[in-house]
Amino acid sequence: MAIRVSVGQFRELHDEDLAFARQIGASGVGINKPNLDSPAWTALLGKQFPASAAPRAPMQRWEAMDLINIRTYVENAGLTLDCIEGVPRNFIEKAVLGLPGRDAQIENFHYTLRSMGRAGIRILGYNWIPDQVWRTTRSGVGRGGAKVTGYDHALAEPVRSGALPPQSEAQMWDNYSYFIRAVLPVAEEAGVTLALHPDDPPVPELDGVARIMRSPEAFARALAIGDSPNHGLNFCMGCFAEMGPTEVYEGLERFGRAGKLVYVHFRNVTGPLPCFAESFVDEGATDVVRCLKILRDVGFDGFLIDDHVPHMVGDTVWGHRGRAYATGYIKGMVRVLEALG
Ligand SMILES: [Mn+2]
Repeated sequence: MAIRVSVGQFRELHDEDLAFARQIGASGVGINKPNLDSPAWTALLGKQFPASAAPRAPMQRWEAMDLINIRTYVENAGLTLDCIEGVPRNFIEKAVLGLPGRDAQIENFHYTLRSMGRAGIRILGYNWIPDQVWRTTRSGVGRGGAKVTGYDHALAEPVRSGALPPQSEAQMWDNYSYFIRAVLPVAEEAGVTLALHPDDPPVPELDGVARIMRSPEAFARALAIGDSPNHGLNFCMGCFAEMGPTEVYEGLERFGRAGKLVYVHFRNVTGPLPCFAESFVDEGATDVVRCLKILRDVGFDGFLIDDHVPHMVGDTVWGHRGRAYATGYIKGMVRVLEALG
């Protein structure tokens, strides 16, 4: 078995984050939608700006030199930079919603892909979520009083904020096809693989906007439209378990056999829609050992990452305790499965 275990969701990176990742035995890290304009990244990347400079416009794309610096920083700590999980929303929001200005965003996305290739960062996660992950509570009560997020479709379904232009399912598919067909040739040329994450929650519509990446069939369609060796899935076990009782196993099997699992968000939830909450990896609706066996049997050779986890007593915002528990548990399962053959 060549399954690696990463830890991540880092919005910023500090020395202690990398030390912690090493301490819990991760082989690599993932970074999540980093805003390289933020003070922490500006300091890390050693950027200097003239004192008299006018306010800078928000960054629209990434530079190779910044990404090289980030990669080197991670590797100097004895870790690999396994992926960047998504670009900031302002890089692609017009493309997702099919708004004027999407072609400029696609041009910038090409530039970002080329920068990643030059920096040797080979995996870029992405999703087709029109705005953000939706939850109806961020203070749900999990095992032993752990703090978990939860979603109840009866509460979210009536929301009409008017924040987004309404989009039908057909429009969202059109927007998607336009984008993915434009970016994949550049991804291939740059040697970067795009990994698609589901809508979370995987419901047909929220706030007047269709959510299209919500079923195994949708992923098959997305991979057919974007047919490329440099395109696959960031298979989120939590989201697939939200779709239905067997989707997570069938999805791992189907897309694993097709060689389309780039990496896996290895997490658990209490059950499928219309109502679910996050849970610890060793409880919840999904038999995670069964999942790992499927990954082994299909010859998956990517990495697992904990995604988000319940917050434990005394935990930090990032969730050091919850993540240490999840990562240790996942590593233990992988080790046992390897030993048992
Ligand atoms: Mn996920």
